[in-house]
Amino acid sequence: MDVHVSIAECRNLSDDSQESSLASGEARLPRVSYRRKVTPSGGGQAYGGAISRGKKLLWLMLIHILFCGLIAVSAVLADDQLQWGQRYSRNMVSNETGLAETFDPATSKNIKWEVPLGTETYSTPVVSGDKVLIGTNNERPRDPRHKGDRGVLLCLDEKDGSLCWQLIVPKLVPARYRDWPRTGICSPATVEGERVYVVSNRGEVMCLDLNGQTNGNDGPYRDEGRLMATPDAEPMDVTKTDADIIWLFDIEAETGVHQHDAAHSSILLLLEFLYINTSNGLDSEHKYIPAPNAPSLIVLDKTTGRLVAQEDQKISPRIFHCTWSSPALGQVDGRTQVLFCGGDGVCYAFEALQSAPETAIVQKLNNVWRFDCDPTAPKENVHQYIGNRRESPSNIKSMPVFYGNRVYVTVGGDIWWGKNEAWLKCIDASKTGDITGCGEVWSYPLKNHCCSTPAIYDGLVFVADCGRQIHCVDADTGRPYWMHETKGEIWGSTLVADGKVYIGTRQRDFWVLAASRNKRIISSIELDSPMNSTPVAANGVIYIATMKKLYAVKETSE
Ligand SMILES: [Ca+2]
Ligand SMILES: [Ca+2]
Repeated sequence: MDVHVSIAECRNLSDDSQESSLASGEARLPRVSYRRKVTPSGGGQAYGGAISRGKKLLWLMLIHILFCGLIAVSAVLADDQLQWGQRYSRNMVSNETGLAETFDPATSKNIKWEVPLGTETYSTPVVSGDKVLIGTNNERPRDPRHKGDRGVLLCLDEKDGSLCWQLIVPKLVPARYRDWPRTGICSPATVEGERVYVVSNRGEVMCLDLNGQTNGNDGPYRDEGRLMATPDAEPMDVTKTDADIIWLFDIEAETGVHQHDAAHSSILLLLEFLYINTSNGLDSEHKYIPAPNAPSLIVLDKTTGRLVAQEDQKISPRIFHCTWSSPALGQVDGRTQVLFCGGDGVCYAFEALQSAPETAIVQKLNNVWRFDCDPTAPKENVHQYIGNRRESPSNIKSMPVFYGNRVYVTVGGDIWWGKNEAWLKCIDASKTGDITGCGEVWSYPLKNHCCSTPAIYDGLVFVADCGRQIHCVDADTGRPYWMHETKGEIWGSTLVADGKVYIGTRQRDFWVLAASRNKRIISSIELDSPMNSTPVAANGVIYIATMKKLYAVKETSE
């Protein structure tokens, strides 16, 4: 593939005097190339054809008002943490204050409560009101009826960590390389009101009732007893501590995706829509992509679970390993972009859906821009580079973060199969088309590999890598301020809250550093087991999930 991109292909909207702004009140749609009619993926009549220009403008304004309104609300009500990272932007920051500077599992100092999880936990906790949700495995069963390997989503009481209910999902069998043993449910939940959206270990998108079975078994889905039993067993009784599934969408069955290793997706929710990366990936021999035509990003109706749209960028044949990066949302010049990083190392911006489709046809997502994060890497026969630690395509496992008309993303060689090279990239999100040649604001080298999502705070970017390092760089220029070497490889992300940076490693060391230009270590703590998740702040508490335990950490006066 020719990676040369002419500057002419990258049109900067902000420089285009023809563009009008919604904020200016002009009753005219911006003359933007992606503001065209939405085209059904199956061809045929354009869906958008029936929608008048006035209606489109109304929807655009509604999205704009909702977006700004929700950002404002989330800034004021910083109590809950309803998804992984900040709502929409995915920035790993929190407005919580008065958070503990240290804690000690050995003495229980500043530990409000701790509860055992399974033995492997890759999911980051999510907090909604009096409930904490976290995915894990079933190696320490809370219900003796369920023995053996399962995916588990725990819903715990935030007061003391006691169990409210749990979702139990048997493994995909026989499918070791599609649902890896004992990895449990890896996907963090996303909560809105009384509804919990999560992707199970079997790649089922589920809408759950936050109140579980205590208020009855809500439908249309009422087959929980069948779902939690293994295929060869009789359906089980549904108890008060079992999850209540409202609807279920099987990604593999409905879209032909071939899930690899594990489903890992943090659902992005905007208006009526759930944006979901599909975990499409390699075959069990790591030689090819069995589902080259399956989508990498899908959109479901949050009320019904119906598939309404999907990307059509032919990403899947170029996936180097898998599709584990979850989408984010940004708004540039009043236009809402869904930001998605493919398993091909390319960051894509799609036009956010404006209204519920009126037909059953699955729509194509309109592409706004694409940015190849590693343009000089091999683009043909990419799987011949599997296992090559010197030369390989890159992929993206973290989430893109939107901040000030820019997208910050980490990218590089695959941890297991790719080259030892990685970067933090800053991309200008105000352009359109293929912006590979002109969209990069700056690039900062990381060590070995990276699966951490950046945290941007006060003009600084904090990010960790698999080379055991935590970095602080300037958000405008990419200039480094400091680097801190930890004891272990880092898979989770930095949380910035209350002027501090919190992060744990896979060697059980946990760090609290000052979120400032000058490096200052506030505390270091030894954990019970490795940490692969991201710390979370909500309601004055920091939630820290290691592989085996969940700690609720709260400052207590001695
Ligand atoms: Ca219920
Ligand atoms: Ca139900």
